[in-house]
Amino acid sequence: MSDTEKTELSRRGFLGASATGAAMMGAGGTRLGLLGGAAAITAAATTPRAAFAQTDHASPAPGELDEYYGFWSSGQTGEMRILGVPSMRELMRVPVFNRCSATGWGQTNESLKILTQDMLPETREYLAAQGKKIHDNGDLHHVHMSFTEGKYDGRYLFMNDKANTRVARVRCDVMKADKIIDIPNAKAIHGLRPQKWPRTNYVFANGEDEVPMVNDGSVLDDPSQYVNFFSAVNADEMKVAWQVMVSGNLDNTDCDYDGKYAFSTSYNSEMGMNLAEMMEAEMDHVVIFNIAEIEKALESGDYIELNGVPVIDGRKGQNKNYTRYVPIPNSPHGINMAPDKIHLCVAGKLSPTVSVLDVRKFDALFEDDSVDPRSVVVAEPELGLGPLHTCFDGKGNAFTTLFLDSQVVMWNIEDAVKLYNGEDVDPILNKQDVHYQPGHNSTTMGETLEADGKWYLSMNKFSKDRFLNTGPLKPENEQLFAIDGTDMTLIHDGPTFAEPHDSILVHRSKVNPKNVWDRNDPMWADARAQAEADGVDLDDWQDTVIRDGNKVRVYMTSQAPQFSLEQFTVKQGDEVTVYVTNLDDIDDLTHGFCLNNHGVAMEVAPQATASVTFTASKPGVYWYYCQWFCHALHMEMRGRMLVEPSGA
Ligand code: CUK
Ligand code: CUA
Repeated sequence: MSDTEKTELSRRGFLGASATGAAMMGAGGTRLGLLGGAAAITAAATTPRAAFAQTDHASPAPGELDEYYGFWSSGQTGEMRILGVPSMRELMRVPVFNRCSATGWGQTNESLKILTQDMLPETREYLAAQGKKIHDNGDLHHVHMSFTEGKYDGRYLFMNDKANTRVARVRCDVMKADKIIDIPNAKAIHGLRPQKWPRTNYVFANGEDEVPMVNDGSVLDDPSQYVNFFSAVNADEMKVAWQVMVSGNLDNTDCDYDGKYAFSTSYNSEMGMNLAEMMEAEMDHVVIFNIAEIEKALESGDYIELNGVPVIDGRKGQNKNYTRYVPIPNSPHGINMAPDKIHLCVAGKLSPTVSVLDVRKFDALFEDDSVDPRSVVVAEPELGLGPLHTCFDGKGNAFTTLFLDSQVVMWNIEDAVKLYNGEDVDPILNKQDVHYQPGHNSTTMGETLEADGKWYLSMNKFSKDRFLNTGPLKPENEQLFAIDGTDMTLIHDGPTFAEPHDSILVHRSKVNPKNVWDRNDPMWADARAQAEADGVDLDDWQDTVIRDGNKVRVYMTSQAPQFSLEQFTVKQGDEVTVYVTNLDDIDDLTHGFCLNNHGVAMEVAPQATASVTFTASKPGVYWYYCQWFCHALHMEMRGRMLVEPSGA
């Protein structure tokens, strides 16, 4: 078989520009058109209920702990979620790009600092023009843990915000974000992966939307001036280390286990601006980034500086040793590195194939310009319609979601390679219906060298008829399968709110969060410095009110069931900052501070200090209370703020 023949696909498979375009745009342009309408619904709905009862893989009993942490994205909700697996019990929601009413994230001074300190000036100006300090939305697609030598090291979680072009880091010791940075130049950060080897020095992040290189409002319709940016973020400093200009829209990204290459799927190689233009070509590509060569360019000065970031030109046709473009059918989406350290699986989305690339062949591409980029493709099995993402069991098998077929397909990588080489083997081992239209999937430890092949999770975009009707907006659906050899048994089927794209399933031995905060935590370093300047000992019982012009600083502590301050007085127009330190130091004794009719509320976990600033604008008496149930006398845990009229 020649390479051209290999990429020629059956008619069913060849969901090229015309077929998909028609489905998306035709018949009233409904979403159902794209999904294959009624067929997609009836083909499923056949899960044997008995499977729930008959499985050996019982969920943990009440009070028993799960074996795995699941770290979930939440899409347009903007938070990160923590679940226990296999029970699928939701344990925690960690606000990141969103405003959280329960914890005060986006309102406390501590969270505002994290949300604002690494903003670009242009963001700050834009927000100020709206009368805002922060974006209070985000679109969080991908959560990944830091690595050391190809294994999770339990230090950090990294995640993207497609909505406002940001990357965030969450500390695993306290499960709170500690860094949120704006990415300059790029637009709409989508795919994101930490470097696996030798450790996570970089976090790779794709800019999905192309923009004019000088985006000053003077260019709209000249595609030649549009570029996309691939970013490498220094994971320790959380600063953009470098960017590479590329051709085509970057979608998902991953990297190898040797520390040599990162790679991204790229659709719209046409650089089209509308649907018809974007789907013209039947081949798009994977872009391979040569990390060592890019680092050399930084030393030799082969870059331009744009908004404070060195930008290297890796556009197609440059033929410098920074990038290579491997043609892949057709608008590829997911890109997943197998734990065998060799095979990279690229899901075809509009093509029914997964292209398997052998990363050992990448060196040759960079050594010799004349090497055919397609020579790195070692398999291209046809698996079904709408392949989106792939994960691995660590035993040579892969699982790929089929969005249009509403299925997961389990297949053997080596057998796919044999098939590509002309041997008569069928790589497909199992197909299971899922409900409905899966996007991402994950296996336990599947994106690491410790992939253990115990559990498989399907994250489905539609639940349709699966649950009680909740009105026009329906939940998503997630299904957990036990994997046993090539058998897959459904053991959990449950709804979830908008819209987890992705998750990682991490053995609990990798993560060991604290039970109470360390009093010296950097989170409230500013509060500590201010208290010192005010002569207040933050670690002690506090009932101090400091007046500083029209600024008032109120220091209080909380210890169940009381605040150290039963009342304090300020003047109308004062800018008031309330610092609350929770002196309780036992597990799970969180207090809060909620000020009536002021929109002020925050969490104060054991041994934490939290602060909030507001203007006392209306004279009167206002009760504040603890809004986290902490004690039999929790309702009594309250106090009063008196606001005296100005001029009084
Ligand atoms: S993308 Cu959502 S299904 Cu943003 Cu990871 Cu593929
Ligand atoms: Cu303290 Cu409720």
